[in-house]
Amino acid sequence: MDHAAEAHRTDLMTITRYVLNEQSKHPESRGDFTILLNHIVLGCKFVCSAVNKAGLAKLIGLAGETNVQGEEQKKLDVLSNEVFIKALVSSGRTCILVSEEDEEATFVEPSKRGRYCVVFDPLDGSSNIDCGVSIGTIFGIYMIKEGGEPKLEDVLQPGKNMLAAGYCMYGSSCTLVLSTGSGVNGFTLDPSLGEFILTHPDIKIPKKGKKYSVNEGNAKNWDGPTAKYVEKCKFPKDGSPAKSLRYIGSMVADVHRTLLYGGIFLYPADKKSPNGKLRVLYEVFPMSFLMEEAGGQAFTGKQRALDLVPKQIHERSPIFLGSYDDVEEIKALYAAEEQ
Ligand code: FDP
Repeated sequence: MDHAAEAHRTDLMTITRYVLNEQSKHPESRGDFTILLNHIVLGCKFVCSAVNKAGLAKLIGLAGETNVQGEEQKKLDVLSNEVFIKALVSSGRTCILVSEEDEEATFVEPSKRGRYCVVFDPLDGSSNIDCGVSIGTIFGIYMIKEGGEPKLEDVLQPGKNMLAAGYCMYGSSCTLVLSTGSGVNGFTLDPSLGEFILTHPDIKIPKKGKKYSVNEGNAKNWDGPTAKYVEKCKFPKDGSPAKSLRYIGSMVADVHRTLLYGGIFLYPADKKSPNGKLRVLYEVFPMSFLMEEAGGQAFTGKQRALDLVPKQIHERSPIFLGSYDDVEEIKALYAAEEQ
C-alpha cells in the first residue's frame, strides 16, 4: 500500500482551511475575508443544490420578469440572486453589492456594513439552464477606499484593483475556482462532505492552446482583427495545425475549459454590439483576473482588460482571454490595424 498517497488522500484541504492558511500569512488580518468567502461558498452550495434539483423542483421556467439587460429572468436567476444578496449582507463584511440581476447597486445598511464590495453574476449562462448545460456564478471582490461613506466609485474601479475573484461552475461536478491574488486554485464540492476540497492546486494555463471559443454566428458583423484571427485559427499559414472550435455559450464553462486546456475565448465587439456582450464588472474583470493569475492574458481589443475603468455598473466590453501566446496574436492584429 502506498502510504504516502493514502496520507495525501486523507489530508483534505478544504477551501476554508486554504483561506485560513492564506490569512495566517498576514498577521494583521482580522479574518474578515475568510468570513466573507464562507458566505460566498454557502451561496454557491445553495445554488448548486437548486440547479441539481431544478427539474424536480419545477424551478425551470420563466419568473415573469425582465431584468435590467432586457433578458427574461428564469426562476433560478431570481432565486440565486436572492440567496447571494442575503448571504453577502448577513456576512456583515460587505458594504456595496452589484448584481447582474439588479439595476441598482445595493448599499448595505450601516449596522450590517463591512469593508468589502462584491460584484457578481449569480447565475451566468442562464439561457442554458433548461437543457442542463453547465452554468455558474462569477464574483469579484473590491475593498472600499479608507474612510467615508461607501460610494458607487468604490465599485467603479479597474479590475486590477480587485482583491480576489472567482467562479463556481455547476456542471457534472461543482467546481469553485478562486484567486486571492497569488495564483489560482480549484476546489471541487464533495457532496458527501458538503465541503469544497482543493483538487486543482496552482492552476497554470498552457502558454499556447489548441482551441478557440467564439460564437461564430456573429461572424458577419465582426471587425477586421477578429475575422482575421478566427481565419488564422482555421487556416494557419505557418504550418501549425488548425485549432479546434469549442463553444458552449456559457461563459463559466467556456472559460473553465480554456483555463484548464489552454486556448482563447473571444466575445468581440461587432457591428450590432459595438461594446460586445459581456459585462465588465462581473464577467470580464473576474475572468481576466483569473487568467492573468494563471499566466494568461486578457485584452479588450484596445487595452489590457484589467486596466479598464468602468463608468457604469452594467457596462459591457469586448474581451479576448486565454493562453498568453494566443492573446498575443490577437493583440498584434489589433495593433497592425491601428497603424
Ligand atoms: P447567457 O446569455 O446565457 O446568460 O453573458 C451571458 C452569457 O450567457 C455568457 O455566459 C455567455 O458566454 C454568453 O452570454 C453567450 O452569448 P451568445 O449566446 O451570444 O453566444
